[in-house]
Amino acid sequence: MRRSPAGRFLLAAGLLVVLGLVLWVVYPQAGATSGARSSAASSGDGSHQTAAQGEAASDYEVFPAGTGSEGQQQLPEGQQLAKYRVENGVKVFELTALPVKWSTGDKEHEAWTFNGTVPGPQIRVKEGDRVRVIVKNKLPEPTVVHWHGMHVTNAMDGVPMVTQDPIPPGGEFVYEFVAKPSGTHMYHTHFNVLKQEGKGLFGTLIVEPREPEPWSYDKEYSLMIADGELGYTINGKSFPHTVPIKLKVGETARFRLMNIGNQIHPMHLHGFDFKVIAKDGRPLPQPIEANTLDLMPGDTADVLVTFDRPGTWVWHCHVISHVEDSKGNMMGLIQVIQVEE
Ligand SMILES: [Cu+2]
Repeated sequence: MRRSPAGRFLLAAGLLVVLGLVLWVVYPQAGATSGARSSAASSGDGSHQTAAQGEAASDYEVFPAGTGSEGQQQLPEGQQLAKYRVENGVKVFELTALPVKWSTGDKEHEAWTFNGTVPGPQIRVKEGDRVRVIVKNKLPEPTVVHWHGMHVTNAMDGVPMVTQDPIPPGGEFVYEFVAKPSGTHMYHTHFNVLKQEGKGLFGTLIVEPREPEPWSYDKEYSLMIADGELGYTINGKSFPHTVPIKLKVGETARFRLMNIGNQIHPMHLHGFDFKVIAKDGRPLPQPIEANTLDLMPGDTADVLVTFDRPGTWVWHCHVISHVEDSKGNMMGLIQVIQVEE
């Protein structure tokens, strides 16, 4: 049966109206926003998940405090010793760069740590030891490790784009060196340093000398001073939450002071003079007596103090804004030493 031209036009127009209504009902959001369109287009073929992962570069796991460092021997000031195993005469350590929830005592932060603590566990070896450190990166961005004060071969020095490619998220790098020279050293990130160090990515590295030292002392402590995103901290804590050091009258203590921060910290001890016996791990030919020690960023110093009187003594940074908040409350870089009879 043949239709007239007018009938064919009406039929076509009617079909278009029906088709338009069907589209309107099925795809009410079509064309509303580009985001909705890409979501609708990718649902059902699995590509949506991929797109979500791509967009979620900042979405990474933050581990609970203490993760990775449980069970180690505790140092007196609350730090921990790094565990190692011996393989063919090599001391093998593992450090994992790890985001954790960390409390400086007054505030909870997201810290970036080695093995879950600020500072990372103390690497303690003997001069001449062959040391291997397997570094794994669980941060959301690349990192590297520099062995501050150590006489390593150039390829092990941990400088991104200069001595090695940065360790990508999920990657690892194996450092190996002979432990020398002896003394108080540090390890720390050398990538995006202001941010990564500011968030806690550092630790202490002590190389015990092969020959006995001319000093004698009863106790030994490491005090790692930092500033940055975590605030002003000694061993990862801010006063009044810095861990008190307890000594008996007559005892002599050796303190290994380290400034891993970005600012100068003149550390002043109340009530006593100390003997500076080493700078950057190296023994001084003649000890210096003082009660205030300017620690520049990157400095380490070893000092001896004999406590001949009881009391609750403070050792603090003398830049007042590092020890007092805007309301006049004491905070930050204050270490308490309790000396009892
Ligand atoms: Cu200071």
